Amino acid sequence: MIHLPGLYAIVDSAFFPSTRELTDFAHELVEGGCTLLQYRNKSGNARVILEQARELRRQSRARAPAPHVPKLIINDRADLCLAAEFDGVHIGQDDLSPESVRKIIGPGRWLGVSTHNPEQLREADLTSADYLALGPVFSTSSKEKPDPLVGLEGVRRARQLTGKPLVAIGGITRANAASVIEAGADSVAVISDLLREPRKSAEEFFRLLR
Ligand code: TZP
Ligand code: MG
Repeated sequence: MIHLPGLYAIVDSAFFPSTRELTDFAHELVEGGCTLLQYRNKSGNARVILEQARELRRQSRARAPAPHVPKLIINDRADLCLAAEFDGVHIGQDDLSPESVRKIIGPGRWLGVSTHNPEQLREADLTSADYLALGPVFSTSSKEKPDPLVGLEGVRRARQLTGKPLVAIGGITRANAASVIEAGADSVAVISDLLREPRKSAEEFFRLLR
């Protein structure tokens, strides 16, 4: 079984006007202690996404000392995971099935699956996914057309339904992260509450989650 860090930082291209700003942000997260980053791009075409993902991969290797090179997960795209030499893929309910993605990425890379209710969680639990995500826990403005909120009660319920590592997502901040972990999540995935001061914010998350 894989081990997830308490903070799973998401680097969403929507918040960065240039690749340089995106990779600088990722570097600050790594300096703040992040070992696992997801690259999320919901607007670019495949060519643009691959270019940015490759640059993120290149910079993360060049700028972090070897033991601190972060694991990079790409959202949605198994093909681009291979092409950009990422460490895993995160898929949702409308992407390729977990088993189709597993065929593409092989046994060694990480596969995460997003779920939004107990039925989806139970189903994903039966797949070869390495970890499951559940959300949105709280209200979020970072996702278009979010599913209904699951709340802390949803996290507690999910904890009882799976033995796989569980990532909670949606509206999670330094103010509520401890309650989410207490409810049974192994890790919190965060976009907004890292944006303003990535290094300081990541450090504070890790302090809180220790
Ligand atoms: N999936 C469910 S909520 C969400 C995603 C991608 C967005 C999380 O962003 P934030 O800003 O941490 O609420
Ligand atoms: Mg997806």
